[in-house]
Amino acid sequence: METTINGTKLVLKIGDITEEDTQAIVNAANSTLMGGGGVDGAIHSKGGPAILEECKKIRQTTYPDGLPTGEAVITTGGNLKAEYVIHTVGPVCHGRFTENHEKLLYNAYYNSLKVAKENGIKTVAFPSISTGAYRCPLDLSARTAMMAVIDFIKNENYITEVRFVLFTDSIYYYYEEALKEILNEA
Ligand code: AR6
Repeated sequence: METTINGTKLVLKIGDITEEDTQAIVNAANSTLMGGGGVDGAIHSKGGPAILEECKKIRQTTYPDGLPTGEAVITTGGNLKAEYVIHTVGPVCHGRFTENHEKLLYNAYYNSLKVAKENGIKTVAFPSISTGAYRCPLDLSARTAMMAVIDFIKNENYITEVRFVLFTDSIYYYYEEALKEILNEA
């Protein structure tokens, strides 16, 4: 599915985010920035050690206690097609979705796009943050993701394409439903 909002292309697709050719891809990291499973593991393994090296530097300088949930930082994309990786940390939900989870997840998407803009990046791909190991419910997470991205696109006329790269048909379905619902409400 594809639509254009305020001049920015918003694309939903099924795929593996490590294969994307956007200028930046977003990593669903944890606050240590030292890697892990899921998208994080796939990005570090395909992108190579240069990514971890830069993450270590960020931990030694800006974020010695770890990257707070909802914030975002940028590193090289190493061997990936994408030039950059933007690392963000979504909330840990354990199947629940409180107002605080919603706010933190919203911030993770919004701040990732802010970091992209600050670095002159115009095309960004997102995975479905927090809906794997962190177990946030897909329906509400998809809606929050869409709200954050659409708010950013409306507020800041800079990014030309935001792409959601969703790992399975069923995850895609939730994002498509959320986007359709929001477009109908507008
Ligand atoms: N491309 C696109 N989506 C993917 C890929 C991929 N290559 N691999 C997995 N997904 P998760 P989280 C989907 O667990 O919930 C890590 O260990 C997956 O199907 O990667 O934010 C970190 O280090 C799911 O829909 O991220 C953290 O400790 C989505 O990506 C923790 O997991 C997110 O699943 C973060 O948990």
